[in-house]
Amino acid sequence: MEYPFNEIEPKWQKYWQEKGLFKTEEKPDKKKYYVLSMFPYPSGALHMGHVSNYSIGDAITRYKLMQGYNVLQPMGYDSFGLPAENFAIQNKTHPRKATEDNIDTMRGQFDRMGFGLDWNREVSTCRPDYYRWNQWLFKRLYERGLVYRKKAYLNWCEECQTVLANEQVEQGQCWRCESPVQQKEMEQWFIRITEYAEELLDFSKVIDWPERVKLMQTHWIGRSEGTNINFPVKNSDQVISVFTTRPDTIFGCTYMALPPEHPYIMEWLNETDPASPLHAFCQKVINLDKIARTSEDTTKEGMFSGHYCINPVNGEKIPIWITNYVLLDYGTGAVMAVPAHDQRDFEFAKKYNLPMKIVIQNEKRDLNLEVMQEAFVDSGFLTNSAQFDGMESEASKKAITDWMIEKEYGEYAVSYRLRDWGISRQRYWGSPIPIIHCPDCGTVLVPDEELPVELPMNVEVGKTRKNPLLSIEEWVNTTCPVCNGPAKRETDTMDTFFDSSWYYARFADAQNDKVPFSKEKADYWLPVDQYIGGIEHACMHLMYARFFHKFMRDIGLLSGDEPFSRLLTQGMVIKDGAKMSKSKGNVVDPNYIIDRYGADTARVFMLFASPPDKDVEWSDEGIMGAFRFLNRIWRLFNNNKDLIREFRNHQIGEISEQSRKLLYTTHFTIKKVTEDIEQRMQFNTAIAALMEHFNNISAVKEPDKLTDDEKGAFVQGCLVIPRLLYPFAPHIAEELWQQAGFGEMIHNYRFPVWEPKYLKRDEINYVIQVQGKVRGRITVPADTGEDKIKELALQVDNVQKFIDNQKIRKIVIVKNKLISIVV
Ligand code: ANZ
Ligand code: ZN
Repeated sequence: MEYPFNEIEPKWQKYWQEKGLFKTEEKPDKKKYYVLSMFPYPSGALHMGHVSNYSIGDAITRYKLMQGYNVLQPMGYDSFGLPAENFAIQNKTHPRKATEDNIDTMRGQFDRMGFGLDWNREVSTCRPDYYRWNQWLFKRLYERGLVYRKKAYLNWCEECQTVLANEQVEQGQCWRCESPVQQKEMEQWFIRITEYAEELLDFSKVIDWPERVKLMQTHWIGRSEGTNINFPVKNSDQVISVFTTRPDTIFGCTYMALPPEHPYIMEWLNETDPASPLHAFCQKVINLDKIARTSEDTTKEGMFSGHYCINPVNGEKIPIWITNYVLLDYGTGAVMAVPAHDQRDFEFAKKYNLPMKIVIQNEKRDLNLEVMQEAFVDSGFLTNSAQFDGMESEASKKAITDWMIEKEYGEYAVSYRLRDWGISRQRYWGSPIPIIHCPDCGTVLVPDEELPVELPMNVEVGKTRKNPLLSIEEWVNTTCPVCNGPAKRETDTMDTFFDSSWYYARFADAQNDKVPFSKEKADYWLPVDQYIGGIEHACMHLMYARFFHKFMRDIGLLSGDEPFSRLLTQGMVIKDGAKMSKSKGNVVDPNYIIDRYGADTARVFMLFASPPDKDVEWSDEGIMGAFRFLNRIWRLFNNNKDLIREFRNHQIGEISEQSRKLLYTTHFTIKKVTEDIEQRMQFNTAIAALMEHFNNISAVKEPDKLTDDEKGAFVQGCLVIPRLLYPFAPHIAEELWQQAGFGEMIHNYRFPVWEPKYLKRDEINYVIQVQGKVRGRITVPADTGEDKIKELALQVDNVQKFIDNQKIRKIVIVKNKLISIVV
């Protein structure tokens, strides 16, 4: 007989809901624990990835609940953006309708899984009561100078008809649709995240984040210390500033390398014939994507600009070249080229026959331009460098920079690879930007009292490939809040990463309609104690959220420096060697599994299949295994129903050999499960320990025939199972607990605590080796002294035989395990 999961699961879900078990409020006297799993895009129904992710979050939630914390686990929907818009286009519906329908479906599935969510705090980013605060925060950023608009070359996806952030370009392709990304010049809104670059490098205030994620962010921010050096342009008052990490090579600079986008190049181009090859070359380079331009194996190309500049340290006249390998938006957007010591410059100089000069000599001092096959990029000793000759190159960096500062040729500088965050998207389904363009007053912010700027609903998406907002005249045309004259609304919408950058804080006070959230509530709940989500968010979402948190701190909205204390990056669900996804055609529908085996089985399978940060390999066998395990527990309880009820509160008096074994497995398992969850979040090994314990308990034959004290120990061993199982399979745990006759919900009895006294083993088994080979075994009382152990070991017949009257050189005892005899 199968256990009736389809009766007990809805029963407990309803009960938890009626009791408001997961409805939270601030309780200043109680310790809080905030568990958050990244909220989903409502792009359809839940998939197995969600089930896996949210099963982890719920296991932590229930575990902390049993420990008496005031636990918050909220849920919401990242409901603006391309997935919903594309879904609506395909299904010829409105994104709002599609989104709300999908949300209803998903909410129902969350409940069927039995996740302990506080639905009073549900947020959906596409609703005006949420994005109103996006707009409000945008205005605060603007007022602080952290928002600006500029014309820039941006990653453009023709397929999605929108701009992409650098983080959204993967190997030259759109992260969503995988079509090639182009460069397009557009006016864009930027957020000055670089203002916080330095603080974002500091991870000292997070408690537990994967090293990998910290490294990825550090690398993405890419801090570089160096020197800015000023090169005057010949016959002009222009000055080109370069950023270099190798000021020690300044005497070896033989040309200047600029990108075509550099403002001086733009200026000089205007003075030349538009039909000249220079124009064509610049256009060609501008259209290349940035990844290709910085890639080492792209062929270096360039043209002489016709202009020269002066190396400030020696007055040498050097040609200015336009190149494809320098980027406008790193450092100062200009490079002093030192071909002898930089490989890119070396290849370029070889190709165009530009001069080279060795200024760093190697240890043997035998570098020779005639025979050099590649740049010498290591450190060494300065040469051809005036008063710095002979100096060690590392040490000379400071000496040269200090000298240049004195001469006013340059200064110390830090560059970051991190770029400001372009948030403009030319799509309909996003948060409107609260800006009005007035012909007289320029850029004007929409007043706070007029927020939200609501997204118009009378739109047919998919009718044009262009941003549909452009064609809604009654929305675009408005009046200027300053002069009351006719003006136009901004039609770009916000990148959805803006929405998700602060949602974790909105959950602290999700229904507030005066401010994004009250400081008091935010300070009670934040930081998120455990955040769970995919590694793919390492550099985008997780960086933006850290930035927002620091910004919100700085404007006094909340306290604390980091949004997420602990981070768990969960693995993917894999089937037949590939990520489970619609496009691969290998999805298993969670509904099917819940219908057939129940939510507890799905949860136990997911958590048991692998550690939470590793991929889960889908297996029908595994699902069956989890199902069988729950069924066996069910039968154990049913077969011993009366016994359990009768002895559930029995105080064990005398401890027999049988009881001792039962108490040992019970307390050993409590300890193991607790430590696996607490120290390593290894739910898989915790469940494995529980299975082993189950086997030990069910190995007891005819429990009815035991003594009363033994029955007590047996029943304790049974009852610990639902309590330890509750974080993973809460429905069956509640049911068994109730059937055992306890009056209240299981979590009120708290997570069990082990007693060390039951973990002492009375007897210890030793293996005996002679000359490294196993020759015998003995069992001794646990309190036996070493001398006695040695004596007993030597008495074993087979051991005697192998010692064979030879002289014993030493006996080593490995405690509780091994006796090793050397002759
Ligand atoms: C002169 C030089 C000589 C350089 C030499 C290197 C070796 P990181 O460590 O990544 O910060 N650079 C500066 N701005 C650039 C830009 N916008 N586009 C492409 N390259 C740029 O690298 C700093 C080095 O990258 C700088 O130091 C500069 O080349 C180059 F023997 O300056 B170096
Ligand atoms: Zn105006």
